[in-house]
Amino acid sequence: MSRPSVGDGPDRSVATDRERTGVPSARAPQDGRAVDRTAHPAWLPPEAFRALGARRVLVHGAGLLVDTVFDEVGRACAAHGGRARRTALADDPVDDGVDVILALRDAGPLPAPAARAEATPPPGGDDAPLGDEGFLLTRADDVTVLLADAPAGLLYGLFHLIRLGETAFAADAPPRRHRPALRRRMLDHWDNVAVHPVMGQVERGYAGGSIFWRDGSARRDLARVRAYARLLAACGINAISVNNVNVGAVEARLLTDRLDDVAWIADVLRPYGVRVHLSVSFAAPVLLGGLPTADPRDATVRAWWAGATAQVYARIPDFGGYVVKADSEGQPGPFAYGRDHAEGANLLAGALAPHGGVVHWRAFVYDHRQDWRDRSTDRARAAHDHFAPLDGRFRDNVVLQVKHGPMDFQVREPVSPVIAAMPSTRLAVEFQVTQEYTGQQRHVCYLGPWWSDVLGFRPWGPSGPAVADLTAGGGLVAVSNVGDDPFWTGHPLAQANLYAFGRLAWDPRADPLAVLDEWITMTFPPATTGDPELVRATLHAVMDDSWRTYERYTAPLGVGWMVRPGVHYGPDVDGYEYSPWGTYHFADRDGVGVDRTRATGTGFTGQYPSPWSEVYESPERCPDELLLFFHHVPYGHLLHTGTTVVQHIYDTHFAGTEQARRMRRRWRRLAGVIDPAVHERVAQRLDEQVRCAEEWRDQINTYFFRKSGVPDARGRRIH
Ligand code: GCV
Repeated sequence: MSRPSVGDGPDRSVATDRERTGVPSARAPQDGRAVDRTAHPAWLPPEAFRALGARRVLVHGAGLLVDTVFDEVGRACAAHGGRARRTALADDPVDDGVDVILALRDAGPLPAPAARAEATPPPGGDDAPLGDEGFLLTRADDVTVLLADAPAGLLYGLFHLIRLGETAFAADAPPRRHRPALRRRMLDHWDNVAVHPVMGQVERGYAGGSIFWRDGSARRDLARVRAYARLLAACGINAISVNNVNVGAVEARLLTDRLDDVAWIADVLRPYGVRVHLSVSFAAPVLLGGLPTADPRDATVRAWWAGATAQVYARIPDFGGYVVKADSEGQPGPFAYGRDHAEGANLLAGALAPHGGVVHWRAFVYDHRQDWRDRSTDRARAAHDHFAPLDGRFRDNVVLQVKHGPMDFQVREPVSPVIAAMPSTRLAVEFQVTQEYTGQQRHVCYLGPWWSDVLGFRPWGPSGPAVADLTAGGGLVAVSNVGDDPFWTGHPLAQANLYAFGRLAWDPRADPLAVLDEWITMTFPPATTGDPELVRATLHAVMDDSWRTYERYTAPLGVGWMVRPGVHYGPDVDGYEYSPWGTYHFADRDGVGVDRTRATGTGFTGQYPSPWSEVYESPERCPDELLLFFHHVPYGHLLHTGTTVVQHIYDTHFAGTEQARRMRRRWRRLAGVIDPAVHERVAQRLDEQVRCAEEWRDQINTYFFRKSGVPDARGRRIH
């Protein structure tokens, strides 16, 4: 298999960062353009560039991101025998002998084929502006033309061409416009600067250490960060928060005296159109500024935030903004001063507004010191209870960041009711690419199908808007699954989750299995494997249904949790049952599940609009997969499938474990067909997946058999 292509090829850059961007760079990266040969190429192996790199390519335009495009094209052509040329001056169009033109429309007279493409009326009358990130692609007279209004559009267009491969050069194609559906497509790193005594360098990270930080300092290996930026741009991600939302004492200082570290990362990400954001502590005025209070109504507090923020922008002019976890799991927040979260968020938004920044304010606010004896308090209700009354009170540059489910990234949850309750607030939905509750990158669990379901969910029924529509003004955010592991994500197949997140954030309506197919083609280019069809078929067989497989052998019917407390890996049915975290299943000898109805339970179903409010309220209408999230039912309750709840538990746990075994058998057939290092790593993890699935099966089945006394109708072995 090919090794990383990152940074290969001649360095055509002659301008310094400052000359190209106007951004001062106190500790300008010395080696940011160096080659990183330590990391797997993921979805950008050199072979993926063959179709483009074998042609005569003209890049027309100027600017930092156009430099990046030209670097990419130059590398591809150097590797595959094509020719890369560039016109940066308005009066210098070159149009002889080209196969591909990538042009900025405002870079002066366009080469003739590009000018013709520009003049061709779009089919279907789509002449909406391309915007900052969109591009137009067409092919006529044997020339493929890609036009953009802004450099980022050219960059995204380039990676689109790479994905198309030979298809981009096969036949004439009318002009087609491509634009991202969501403006901000962001990753949150839960990376700590100082190693946390319990959580380590990366909280919930399953791929080694942080790629940004090591033992209290910023890392110096810029090539790795640059390679990361490149992968992100290639799947459409344009923003990153570089530190954990749980902000420790060291991390808080990234805002002030350690800002250079953040600026350094920003310098490396910038050429790929990725903007840096920072998680900050709400108590920063006290912790860093020495003020006696962080009260949002205090004028000295407001002045402190304004001053600190101005310093950030002086150092990083394209800084994206802040991410805040407040009044949650021990993080400080406005409640300490008797203020609500609109006041808290608006304080930071006010400081960011003059600079064009945004604050991502997390809605993950709940009581983590609950009394398990108290059946009236329901953690699922918390975000809606806190935030719905505040709708309309947030400043325009506040983005309320809502976890997609009401609890916490369980393998199955309903869509959070907050998303339908805030029509006058910018919303971002938060996914978790890192597999905290979905197998921790030891299990194959392709999450694209689930995210797709969430994005397509229509809170007001089939004729209303979908979640993706409701978040268009805010965007999509995900907790990153990347670390310094050579495969980036620990489990090589977990790369697909990162890729799919970016692609679905660009186009939430994309078919997640088509996205997976795209990832397979990019990551395992047919020419680099021994048997392309076997590779494709195997990866689909192993991955397509892997999220549902994981669901089958873990917590049943939406009830969630049942994991080992703290680590969140492996089964522990009662691990959280008598804990303060608000995470219960209430299994007894007669039944299981949480009664969240209005009639007899916590009333959570009432947080949904119609029709879901009624659908979830009714045990007869509630979708099977969420039954135990909303209802406490007897073990003999009949599902829509005609099976009882307890029999369903037995059946799915046997079936899920068998599927995990099948996945392992399928994978073994790829030995000798793909890169042995990838094969070996995945094979090891599949062994662990099978072991763990068996443990889940046996503990869950035994638990429910002992509680209910109901034998398995098929007489299989239960302990
Ligand atoms: C960063 C869950 C995780 C925590 C995480 C938290 C959050 O509780 O277990 O590790 O903290 O979510 O999203 O803030």
